[in-house]
Order: sequence, then structure tokens, then C-alpha cells
Amino acid sequence: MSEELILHHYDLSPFSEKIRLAMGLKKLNWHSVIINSMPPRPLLEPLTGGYRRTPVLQVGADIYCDTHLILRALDRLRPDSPALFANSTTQPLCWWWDKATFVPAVGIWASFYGDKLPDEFIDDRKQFAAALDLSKETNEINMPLNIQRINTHLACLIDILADGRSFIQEEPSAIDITAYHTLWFIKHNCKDKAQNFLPELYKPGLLLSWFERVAALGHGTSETLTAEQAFDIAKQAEPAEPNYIKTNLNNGWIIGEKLRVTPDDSGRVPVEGTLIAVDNHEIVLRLSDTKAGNINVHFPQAGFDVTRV
Ligand SMILES: N[C@@H](CCC(=O)N[C@@H](CS)C(=O)NCC(=O)O)C(=O)O
Repeated sequence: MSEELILHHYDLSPFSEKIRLAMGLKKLNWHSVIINSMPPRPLLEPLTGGYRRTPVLQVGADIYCDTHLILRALDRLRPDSPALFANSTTQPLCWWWDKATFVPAVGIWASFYGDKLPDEFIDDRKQFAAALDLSKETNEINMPLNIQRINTHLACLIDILADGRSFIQEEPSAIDITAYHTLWFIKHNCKDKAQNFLPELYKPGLLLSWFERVAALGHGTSETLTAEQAFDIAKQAEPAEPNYIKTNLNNGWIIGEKLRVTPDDSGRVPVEGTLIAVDNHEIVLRLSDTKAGNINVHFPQAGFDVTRV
């Protein structure tokens, strides 16, 4: 069981949908732990050291944070399945899309449903990110701005697809599921309400055909696991040796020293641990939790601030 892929996620989360689709693209078997849409998550927090964003991937006593790193980890852990990264341009393209479209997509959704959200959820997201004000009134006012923000990037996507290609790169890849997930969030949750604002997403054409092809990748095959079961798996396992990382200490850090890793945009809860391995892409901290035991928490360096404790 310690080799199995365990995804901690919830249905509404677009970043979780990105990883569910990665499981489909790679035709993987995985275990699904449904978590609350906001903290507290008492059985997950000891494993992540406090990192609060969704989703996270667990493999035994190793925790992978942030979808950009989770996708890279899936290619490394399941090398016999179709690759998510077509070439060296795939990852920066994914970064572009997430940065450009997530916040406006959530704003569009909140303009329709902000008044249906519980106050605790709205308050939680205000703390999560200053840009995520989910009130209906604010987002109704911001609708033209959010539509403009999405449309300019959607136009680039439509330009890429204009030559009739099936996927953004040669084969379905991480950039397809990344471009899909924020658009899915709008279409899936706003249904036809967003039709007049983003007609390209609804009317037959190259974009919609691509959207349907990406949806058809599916979610692979999953089995449900409880949070308790996932916690016990972590407790009984020891973290894997991260010997796939050729450590470089260009930043002057020392293996064994205490570092703090904090997302640089949203959900800025710092995680403190002992440096185990680091290269320009990934940093691994060791946590020693009194209940869960030894855990290695993996972060990408892009999008995270790393400082000494
Ligand atoms: N850069 C992160 C962003 C993740 C993110 O913002 N996830 C949202 C859900 S889609 C989140 O964490 N919301 C707050 C929460 O679930 O506690 C990633 O790629 O994983």
C-alpha cells in the first residue's frame, strides 16, 4: 500500500480536477480521500506540516504539494504510463495558464453563487488570498474585468488550436489538463449562466471540441479511502529516499538545516522542516510528527518562498 497513489481532494476544486484528469491521461489506479473544502483537516495537517492548499498527493510517508510538482511526481512514479510533459515548454505553459485564469474564473463563479456560500467559507477564502473576495456583489461589479482577464488568454488558446490540432502539444499533456481545469470550473459550476459572457466555451467549434477531448481523458480508476486509512498508511511507512534529486546547494542552504517553505501567493501557511534534498525544481523537507512519524514533504521551488527558520 505504501506505493499507492493517494489523492486528497474535493469535488469542487479545479486544481483537484487537474490531477484527476492527469490520472485519466496516464490511465492510473489511485485512491481517493475526500477532504473538507476548508480547514480544519485534522488528519491531513500532520502529514503536510500545515500546507493547506488542495490537492495533495500522498505516497506512503511522502507528501507532494502543489499540482505543478504533483504532475512531475506522477511522471517519475509511473514512468510506464503516457508522459504528462511533452517537452521543456510544457511546464512554463502550465504556469502561465494557472496564474492568468484561476482568480478570474473563481470571480465569475462567485458573481453567480457568492450569495449561496456560507459566511465561514467566504471568510476562509478572504484569509486564503486577498484576491479571493467571493461576495456576489463585488464579483458582479468585477464581471467585465474578469471576463476580459479570461478572454485574452482564451484567445491565445483558440489561436493555438486554430490549425486543427487535437491537443495543445503533439500528444495530450499537462498543458491540456491545465488549460481545461479553470474552464471546467466555470462550465461545470456556472452551467449555462456563463454562456453569454464566454460564448466560445459553449458554441460548437475548435475550442469546444478540444474541451470535450480533454474531458474524455477521464479520471482513471479510483477507490475510496478514509482519512484515517490514509493517515495510518503514512504512519506505518517510512519516507522514500529522494535519490532522484541531484542536490545542489546553490542557495547556500545546508542539508540537515531547518528551513521554512511558504506559498508566495495564496494559502500562505509556512511549513517548517529539515532540509533533505533540493534542486532547482523541488525541495524536500523532513517532518517528524509525534503521531504520524517521519514524513517527507515535497514542494516545487517555483511559487514558494524558502527561508531559514
Ligand atoms: N498552486 C496551487 C494552487 C492550489 C489551490 O489554490 N487550490 C485551491 C482549491 S482549487 C485551494 O487550496 N483552496 C483552499 C483550500 O482548499 O483549502 C496548485 O497548483 O496546487
